[in-house]
Amino acid sequence: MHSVFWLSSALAAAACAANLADVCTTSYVQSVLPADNFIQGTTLSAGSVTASAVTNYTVPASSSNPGKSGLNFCNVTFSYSHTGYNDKVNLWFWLPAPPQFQNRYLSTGGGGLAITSGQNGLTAGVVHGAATGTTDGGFGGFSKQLSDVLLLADGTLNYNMLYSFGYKSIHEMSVLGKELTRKFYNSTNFYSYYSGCSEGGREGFSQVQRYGSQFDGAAVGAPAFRQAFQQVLHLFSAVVEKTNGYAPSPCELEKINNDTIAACDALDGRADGVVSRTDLCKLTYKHSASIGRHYSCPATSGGGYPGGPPAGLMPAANGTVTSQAVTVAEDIDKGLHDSKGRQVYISFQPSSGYPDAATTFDATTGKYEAVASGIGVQYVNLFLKEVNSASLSLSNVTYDILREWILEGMQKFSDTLQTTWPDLEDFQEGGGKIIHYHGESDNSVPAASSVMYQDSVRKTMYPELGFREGYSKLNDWYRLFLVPGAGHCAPSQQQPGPFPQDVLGSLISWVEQGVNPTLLNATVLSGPSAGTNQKLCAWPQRPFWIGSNMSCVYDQESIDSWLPNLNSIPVPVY
Ligand SMILES: *[C@@H]1O[C@H](CO)[C@@H](O)[C@H](O)[C@H]1NC(C)=O
Ligand SMILES: *[C@@H]1O[C@H](CO)[C@@H](O)[C@H](O)[C@H]1NC(C)=O
Ligand SMILES: *[C@@H]1O[C@H](CO)[C@@H](O)[C@H](O)[C@H]1NC(C)=O
Ligand SMILES: *[C@@H]1O[C@H](CO)[C@@H](O)[C@H](O)[C@H]1NC(C)=O
Ligand SMILES: *[C@@H]1O[C@H](CO)[C@@H](O)[C@H](O)[C@H]1NC(C)=O
Ligand SMILES: *[C@@H]1O[C@H](CO)[C@@H](O)[C@H](O)[C@H]1NC(C)=O
Ligand SMILES: *[C@@H]1O[C@H](CO)[C@@H](O)[C@H](O)[C@H]1NC(C)=O
Ligand SMILES: *[C@@H]1O[C@H](CO)[C@@H](O)[C@H](O)[C@H]1NC(C)=O
Ligand SMILES: [Ca+2]
Repeated sequence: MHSVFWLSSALAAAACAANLADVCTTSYVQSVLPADNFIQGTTLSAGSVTASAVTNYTVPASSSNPGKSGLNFCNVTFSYSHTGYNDKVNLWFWLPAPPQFQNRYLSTGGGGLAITSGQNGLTAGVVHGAATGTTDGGFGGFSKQLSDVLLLADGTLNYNMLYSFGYKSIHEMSVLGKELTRKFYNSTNFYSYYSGCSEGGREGFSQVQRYGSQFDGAAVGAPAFRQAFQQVLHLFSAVVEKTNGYAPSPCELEKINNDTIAACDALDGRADGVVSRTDLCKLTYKHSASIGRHYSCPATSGGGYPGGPPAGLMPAANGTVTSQAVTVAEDIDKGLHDSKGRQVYISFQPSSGYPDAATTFDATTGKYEAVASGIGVQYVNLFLKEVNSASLSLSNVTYDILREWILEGMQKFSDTLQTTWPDLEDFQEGGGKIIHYHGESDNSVPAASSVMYQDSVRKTMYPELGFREGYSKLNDWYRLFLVPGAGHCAPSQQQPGPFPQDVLGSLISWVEQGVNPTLLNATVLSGPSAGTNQKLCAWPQRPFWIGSNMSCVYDQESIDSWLPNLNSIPVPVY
């Protein structure tokens, strides 16, 4: 946590007076490196230090960054190693010029199987005057991923790299980054934060769950945690198609989703092209409304998958929606159930679309085919089977096999990738704050995944309180915001909804000025309402419009629809 404000004004003036050219030299950075064994067993390489001044830099505004120009900072890299491991971990920091340093440190994370977002991640902090860091995890450089190093030469799992990815490297970067910041600015008077989305969100929770005093606040988006379930979920849609013996064209599923958005848009009280209440949609809408409706799509590039036919054109599609396609959509929405009818996992909210169900087109047979692709395949091959293969046959993969893979992953990765430890008492007692956000129409990590986790924290930390009272306590320091219409860590193409462009800024106001983000600030970034400010409701409250007025309402039936009983899993799922 941040230290007492002992800094004298004279010293503050001295630190501020230093200009970038004075501190942004290799020798100065070498002189302020954390000491060897600052983390036990680590040696920092002074010889590896690079430092170069960057001036008048512009971070463009984006959906997840408010942007800023005129930034001056020191661009620093160096490496360290662990005694006995013969390894090298690279760290990369952007250290604001002393006059632009606003007494903040920020750790950032990655996405997919990358532990770093590189320079793009570092922009998150400098716009808020934060010394900002990222790590390569020891994978061999900032363009390498865990998948490049996960298997050892003997074909077994490299547990050292797995733990590095799981939580260890972000922790070490944070400890070393805070010490570097202290020495670089000669200041202990700063706050420390974490910010990341997707895998970066998982990394954020990996820290908050283990190191209660490491950060004053964490801005965490769509965390790809509960990985034993999350990665297998990516294979579920294709297995639904296999099981049903029907592989729809992407166009046919897109039509079903378009109809869903059109029908459910106004259930939230406002017809704006955005399904802000996917729960009401789930409770009332039936995809069968689409049967017989016409769809058509022009030919596009696409198709192809590792080990399959080469990527090529998707032919133009033209037809009417079949009942088989509707059954596929319904089965995907319902979530994975085992052969005994018990629920194994949740699914994406209606209106999210069906990218995991994307079929490929086989020009020789003239048919669409269900295929396993993407990170789900990487996960089963590399992490479970420990083989280096880019393809996975679905021919014998049933719902029960998906369940077995999930149980195997729960056990194998309980202390690395699962990242759902529900007790955050140390973090809360230290005064830490969390803003957790998730696109309600996310089709990569389901929004309900975040709802489930926050509810597990509520139940674990406030077991004696009722549902509403527990959330009321939780909302004092940990808030979850579902973002209407938004996709995975970004606004969606399909629904012109709001997005919280500056979650870190809202978190900073909460931590440093005590401004609880009762409603999270967001902005509509596309469509006819572009530029409009729109507030987001904190879970478990849900938005509802009367005319142009939004209120945050409490609706138990809607809430319950987000929290199914995973009665196929014989141990607790957080
Ligand atoms: C800084 O960059 C802006 C463009 O982003 C430019 O207009 C301005 O002249 C630059 N200022 C200096 C001092 O170089
Ligand atoms: C910062 O340094 C890295 C590595 O030395 C370099 O790749 C990157 O382009 C630099 N960034 C800027 C903004 O100068
Ligand atoms: C750092 O701060 C301490 C405490 O105020 C002071 O004694 C010391 O001279 C400062 N060091 C530098 C290099 O400015
Ligand atoms: C779905 O809606 C989008 C507009 O949001 C449109 O571009 C697309 O063609 C529609 N797809 C189908 C299959 O109707
Ligand atoms: C799609 O099929 C319908 C009915 O067969 C036909 O009238 C229409 O012209 C076709 N559209 C395209 C774009 O091929
Ligand atoms: C699927 O199962 C059958 C029967 O057990 C077996 O012959 C076949 O090799 C399996 N296919 C794959 C891809 O594992
Ligand atoms: C909300 O965001 C807008 C930009 O979208 C910004 O102008 C405004 O100051 C923010 N309001 C608060 C209270 O942070
Ligand atoms: C919206 O709220 C304002 C202020 O509470 C009220 O004056 C107005 O009548 C409301 N509009 C609608 C359409 O309910
Ligand atoms: Ca709406």
